[in-house]
Amino acid sequence: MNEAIRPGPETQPQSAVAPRISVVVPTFNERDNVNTLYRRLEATFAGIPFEVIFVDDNSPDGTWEVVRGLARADTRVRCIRRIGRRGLSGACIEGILASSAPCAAVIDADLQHDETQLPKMLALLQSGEFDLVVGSRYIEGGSADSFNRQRAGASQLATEVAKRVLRVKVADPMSGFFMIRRDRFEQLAPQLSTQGFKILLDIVATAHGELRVKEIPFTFGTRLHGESKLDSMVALDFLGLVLAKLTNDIVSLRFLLFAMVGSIGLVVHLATLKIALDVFSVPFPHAQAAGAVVAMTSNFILNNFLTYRDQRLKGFAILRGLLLFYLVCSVGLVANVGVAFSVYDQEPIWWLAGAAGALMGVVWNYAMSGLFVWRKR
Ligand SMILES: Nc1nc2c(ncn2[C@@H]2O[C@H](COP(=O)(O)OP(=O)(O)OP(=O)(O)O)[C@@H](O)[C@H]2O)c(=O)[nH]1
Ligand SMILES: [Mg+2]
Repeated sequence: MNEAIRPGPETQPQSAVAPRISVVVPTFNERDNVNTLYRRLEATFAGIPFEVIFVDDNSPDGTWEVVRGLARADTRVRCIRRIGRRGLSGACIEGILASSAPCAAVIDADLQHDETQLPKMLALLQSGEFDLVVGSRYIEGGSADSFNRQRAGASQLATEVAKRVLRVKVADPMSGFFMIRRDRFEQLAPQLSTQGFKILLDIVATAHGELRVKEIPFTFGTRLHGESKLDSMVALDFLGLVLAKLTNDIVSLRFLLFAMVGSIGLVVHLATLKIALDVFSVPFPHAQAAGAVVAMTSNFILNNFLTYRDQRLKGFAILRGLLLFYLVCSVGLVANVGVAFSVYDQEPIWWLAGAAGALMGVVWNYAMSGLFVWRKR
């Protein structure tokens, strides 16, 4: 037997006490923060049986290694290391589903949330009066002083949009600090989006007012170590979530982005065709073929960068993905032309036939790209 896995004297007896609260901590490059957070949680929950689950998306800084170190010394700590996936919402969902206490909290690793509020949040859930307790920056007593003006404005705008468009009654639906009864969470989990940054908004919007929510104020502090993971794509994620919830999940952000990239591809195709014809005097069939190849390539690059950024292909996988994408799109083109022909046969209206063919093509390309090119590993 390997020495490293043989039980040694340091092996500790299994804890007989079931946790009353599971704390889920999504992490990406938070190596320098996890020890401090763990110590603070331990101090906060003195006397309350708890477990803490770090969900790390294979951080390049090796956050998962630090968490493993903690887990070896304390069985209340666990590490979920996800490979080939990125995303805050998905990490939180996976963490809560892997937890075992009747209540689960989500808290950032960078110590911007006030962990000393957790026992109070737990007591509120245990009172049986509430299903969800939100740590709120936007009610009396709460604040987000660490925000600069630009970020404060963006956060407030998004909060207003969420409240009005999705009729969400929570003052701070964008908070990343909350605690929920796990039975309620498990009911909602199948409808939640794993893409994006706004898990609480998703939970509240998906529940359609069925959750009994309590908000408690807290002060959003400044990040202890490391860098923010917020980027301009967060706005896109947010819009995608609003749209998905508005349309009962019929329209997904991914599909919209895919279709948008497809439209850009059409412009690229026509521009290449024109340049090939006018500048290089290439015969039409060759120019048309060049347009198609350039458009497919640029669509692939944009989709890899934007539509599937959480599953972005890297290294050699890019080449393999590109070849598969060419194949998928070629079949999509045949499907497009086939449908357009048969519609035109029934009803000789050029734009109707053209649109039906294009729709068929984009749906085919989208479905097959998800299955074969950017498939979940
Ligand atoms: N597992 C996982 N965790 C993530 C991901 N993106 C962010 N996180 C974690 O989610 C928490 C919130 O991310 P932050 O970058 O701090 O976002 P923020 O608090 O809104 O932004 P700052 O105020 O700039 O820190 C942190 O604990 C991050 O490590 C991700 O893709 N996967
Ligand atoms: Mg943060």
